[in-house]
Amino acid sequence: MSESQSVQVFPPPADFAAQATISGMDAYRALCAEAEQDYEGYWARLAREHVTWKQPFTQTLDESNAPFFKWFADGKLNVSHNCIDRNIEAGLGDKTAIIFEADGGEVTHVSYKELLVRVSRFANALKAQGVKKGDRVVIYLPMSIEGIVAMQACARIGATHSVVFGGFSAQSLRDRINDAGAVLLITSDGQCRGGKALPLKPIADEALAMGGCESIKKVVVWQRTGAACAMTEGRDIFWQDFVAGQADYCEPEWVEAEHPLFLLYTSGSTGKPKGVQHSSGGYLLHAILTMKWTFDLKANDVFWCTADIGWVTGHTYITYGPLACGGTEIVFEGVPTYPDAGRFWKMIQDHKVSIFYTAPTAIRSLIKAADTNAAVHPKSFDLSSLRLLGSVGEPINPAAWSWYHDNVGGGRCPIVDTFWQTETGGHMITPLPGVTPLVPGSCTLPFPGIQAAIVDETGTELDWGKGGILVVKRPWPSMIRTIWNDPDRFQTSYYPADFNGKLYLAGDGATRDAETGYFTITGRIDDVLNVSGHRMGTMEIESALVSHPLVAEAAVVGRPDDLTGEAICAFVVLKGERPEGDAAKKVIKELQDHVGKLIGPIAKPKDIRFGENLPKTRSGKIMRRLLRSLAKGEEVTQDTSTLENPAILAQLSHTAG
Ligand code: 7RM
Repeated sequence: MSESQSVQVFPPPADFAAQATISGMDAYRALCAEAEQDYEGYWARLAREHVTWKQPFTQTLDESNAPFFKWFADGKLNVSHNCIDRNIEAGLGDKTAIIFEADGGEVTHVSYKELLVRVSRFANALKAQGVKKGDRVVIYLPMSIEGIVAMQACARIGATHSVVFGGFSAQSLRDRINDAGAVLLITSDGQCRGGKALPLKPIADEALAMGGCESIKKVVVWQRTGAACAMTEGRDIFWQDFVAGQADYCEPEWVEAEHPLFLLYTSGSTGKPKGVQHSSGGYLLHAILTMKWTFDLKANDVFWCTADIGWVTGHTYITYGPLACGGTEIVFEGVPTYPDAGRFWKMIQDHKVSIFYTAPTAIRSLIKAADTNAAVHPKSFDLSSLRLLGSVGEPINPAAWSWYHDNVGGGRCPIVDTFWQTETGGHMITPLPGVTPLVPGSCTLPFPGIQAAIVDETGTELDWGKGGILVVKRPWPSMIRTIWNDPDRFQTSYYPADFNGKLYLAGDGATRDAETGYFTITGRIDDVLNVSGHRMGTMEIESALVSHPLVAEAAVVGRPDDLTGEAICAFVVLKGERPEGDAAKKVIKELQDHVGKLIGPIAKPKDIRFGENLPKTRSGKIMRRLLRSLAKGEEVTQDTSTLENPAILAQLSHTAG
């Protein structure tokens, strides 16, 4: 769609609105007004209606130690009890909770009753091992029923889990185990992706051998691929031996609402990933509310979120949200392109998926595949079961939005473009499907009760029609509580003194439409990149590059990429001579592999350029804006008069080799 064309608006389909849990703009406005008039009363009402408490709370929001806010602090609950037991008590014991589809296509159904047994056995095994409330457990598993069971079992006994994405390296795993001080690691022999078996346990062994993981007492190994794997006597135990003889029921550990349910490491603007700490009560409340309101989840829905449990989207919209609402969900082990790029559409058809939630990157790659092969085009499948589509992780470009809407949703299904972050726990700005007229590329309006706004550098709220810094004006129940081991960093990152410590800083820029007040996210305003919806710090990648013996200095920036949203572009100064031709190609490959090894394959720079120097200001600061122009292939229009050696611009303007 070109800029000159008028913006297309898609009102909620009448039949959708007629059955929606939140139906129509009046209902939405009434909720917003309720929150506006009595903020605490609003959240307290919802927390009483949607969460099952062992001990009811009497306090709602405690701001006495701001910005370390507490919600429902004197209430007690158990998240796993909310996700499993209460559904069984409501008569859903035989309902399918999880439909698991393996990489190779095998399908397994797990009912709520069966889930209770599996979670209980694993929880009892953890307890028998001495794992107790507040202990940290690191989970390094592929997409699996076992991954969800392990997370739920931790929640059941009050252990705080920290899931590490299976694509992360030994070094990344080691750093997370070390920072969390975890007592137990749960991993698998390997993982199945795209018809291949990849190793996992050897990477875990490498991490544990690095030193700094001495807190780990036990390693539980789930056998997924059947690959032979070395077991360390006294430390390592296979999953089936770990749970052998354990009772089928585990009494939940009733924890305070503020008890840390999980840590999840995410990238920030400095080199070290931050352990985002989430609560039990407030987090669960928002997981439930967004399932019911954003996804309009009903008893007969089949919900599919394609994220990995290693990311926050998998936590909230696979492990917790759908189960806490008694839903039926798909859990998929594989990749969207195996055995071919029709896999998602085939699975939607086979399992009669009604709500589908995925990332723009996946959509864009499947558009490309469908364009050249009709057999993998969504039109070659029966997708009539779908009633709602969702998008998450990065801005969705209007062309991808329209294709998704027309070809996957058959023009019938609303698309909820959900803006949120690891730190926010759940959706912050999103359409509600029976309420909000959609504009492709806009995440539209705040979720009821979320006080999102756009401010300037001084923290002054801007008029609609202007662009600025995205903030949240009041604390909300599912927000990050702190950064594990680093409360100062929590305060300076999210409640900076620039805004008197009063506004939550999301780290994104945004604009609001002058007429509708709709939000459009314009991207990160810090040194965080978003590649295929994965968050990465430029400093993390720079540190990895300079740790290579050949590298003297490195600067990393993002540049727009049609497929992955952003691509990583690295400007590197080597200790020796600037290489050219084949020599340069060799070093590029070596540096890419080095970063892949240190952080994980997702962090490999797509583009590496060599210079004898980097463009710097007089005070020695790297001129990143200039590098961004170079990365994009733009002509440099910035003032370069302060540059010592303008010739390096020519060197850095193209990939070496
Ligand atoms: C859920 C998740 C968070 C960052 C965030 C944004 C970007 C996420 C959208 C989006 C535009 C969206 N957590 N982002 N969703 N940008 N529209 N709907 O992605 O912590 O990994 O990343 O992702 O920049 O700050 S995350």
